[in-house]
Amino acid sequence: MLERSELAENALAALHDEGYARAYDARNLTHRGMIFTGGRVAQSLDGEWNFCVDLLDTGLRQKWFAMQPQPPSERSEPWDYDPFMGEVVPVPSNWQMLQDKWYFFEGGSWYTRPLDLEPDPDGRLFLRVGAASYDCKVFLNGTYLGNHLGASTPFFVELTDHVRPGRNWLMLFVDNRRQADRVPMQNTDWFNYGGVYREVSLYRTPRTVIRDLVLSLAPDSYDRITARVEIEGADSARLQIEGLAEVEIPLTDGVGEIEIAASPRLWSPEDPHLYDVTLTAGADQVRDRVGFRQIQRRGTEILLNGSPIWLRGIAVHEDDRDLGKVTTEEDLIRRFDHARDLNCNFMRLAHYPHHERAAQLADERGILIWAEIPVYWAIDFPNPATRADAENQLAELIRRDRNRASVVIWSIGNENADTDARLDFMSGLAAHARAMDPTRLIAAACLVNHQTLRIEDRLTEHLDIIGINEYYGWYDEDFDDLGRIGKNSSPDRPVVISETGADADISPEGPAEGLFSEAYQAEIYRKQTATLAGLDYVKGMSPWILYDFRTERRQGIYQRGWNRKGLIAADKTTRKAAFDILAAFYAERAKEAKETGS
Ligand code: GCB
Repeated sequence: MLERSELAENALAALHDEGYARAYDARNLTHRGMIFTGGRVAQSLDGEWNFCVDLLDTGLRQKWFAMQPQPPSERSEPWDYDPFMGEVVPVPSNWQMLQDKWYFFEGGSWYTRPLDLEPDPDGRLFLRVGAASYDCKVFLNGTYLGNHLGASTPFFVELTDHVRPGRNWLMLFVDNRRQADRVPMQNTDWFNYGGVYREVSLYRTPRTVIRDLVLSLAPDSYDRITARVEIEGADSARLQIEGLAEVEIPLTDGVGEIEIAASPRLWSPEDPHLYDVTLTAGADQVRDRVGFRQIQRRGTEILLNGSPIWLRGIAVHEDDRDLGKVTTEEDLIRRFDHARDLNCNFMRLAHYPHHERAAQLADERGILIWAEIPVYWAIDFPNPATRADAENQLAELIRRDRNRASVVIWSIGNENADTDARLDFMSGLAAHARAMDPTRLIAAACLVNHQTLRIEDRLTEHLDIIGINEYYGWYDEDFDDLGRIGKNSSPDRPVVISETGADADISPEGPAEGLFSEAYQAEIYRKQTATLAGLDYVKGMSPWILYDFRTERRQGIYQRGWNRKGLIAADKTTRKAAFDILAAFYAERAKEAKETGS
């Protein structure tokens, strides 16, 4: 049982040491380690990995990561786990979707695979994990390289100085335990999927490494482009924007920022034009496809390229009946097709960063995006470690997606009680987002005062867009209160109804009328759209939600582990009656926008 093994040093003492995990909590894998990956050739590490669930953290106590392959017949002691043979799972995947016995498993799991590498003295080697939920500790050849917190953003580990020629062993310890200091904390309304559920890749670079490339129109301008780069090991870089500009960017201490005189064809939902971009520094080169547009607010208006726009949206979770949180291209295309059928120009990617392909496809398809971090409900706002985690998740999201013209809103939280600690935490996040990216609007799903029936939230003054989640006719049974809130409130900036809706169980078990019926949901959509259309400071909506989604907290007879507010059932095919009502409302809005030129 490895208790006598040299691996676990003083292993018997370790059995009684509840501080065993401290050595593996460096939290050092953050946005600072990111490299720009656009256009790079990745070596995929997807496919079969050895796997073991580890409910008791035995692998950290016994140091499974330091074991060496050995044929079972030659072992001098009994092993409690064999990282090199045994159970195998596919990466990417969520373990809940692989075996019934893992469905409610919350804890640590070990992923192991070999890496066969040629020595390359002139190059550097980076591991990228697309997403692993929630704490991922990385070990190579028995050495701990660090850990990353956050379930939905990518992270990088430089392996250059840790690899050996020939066979290497990579191990990831992935822990999805819900904890009070996390982002989100224990209580959410979505399923706590675990595992390595986005792609894992290796990137080889020369010694020179392009870490970052940021392109946008300069603030308030249509004839100047700002380019900012971060590069290790070069004095200058060459930027080409096809058909538009070709410039040299001088670097000081690895950073270069220039303004280029250029009037790009503007990106918009009607004309989602993208430019091919290439950045070259020494032997390193990256590429991207970038659109240029302005998104601004003026009073209660949202302006896209200077013209008012009304956001015809839909909210969507990253959830699939069969795959869990694993996102496929086919799934994304179906999602955008459904949004098109709804006559949408906008989508809320709730409640955490979605797969990066979502915003890339939105760029191509001309759908505006609200992107979000999971500062959800009762976060541990006074805790500095929680704040550092939230800030890092925000920074990773922004660095990953800030060249996506489609992404117009960074949302920093959802339905958080208006305490002093929350105000401090979230106003800090808003400032952090603006400092990293002054070219987008900042939002959060804010609060309504249910006594005074007014939009009332101290956070709103730090935002560009006030998101409001309201469920009049569902959780709030007096529908007319919505109209009262509308009249009582006089926000000085645009409001987007970031959620509204009702559950509908359309299975044979579902009711024919009343709560949870398809007819009731449809009626809520009729009343909601009619009321909201009359509020002039409401500049868009993203009803809750496109598809039914899995959630532990819904166990009623019509829910059975699912939130059934989808306009489409969990099969992602069967539309409920409310789908056509929203589609008709948006068609009308789109027609009006065309007629008024907004
Ligand atoms: C909300 C939450 C969302 C829930 C939804 C619901 O306000 O933001 O995460 O899923 O309500 O269905 O209750």
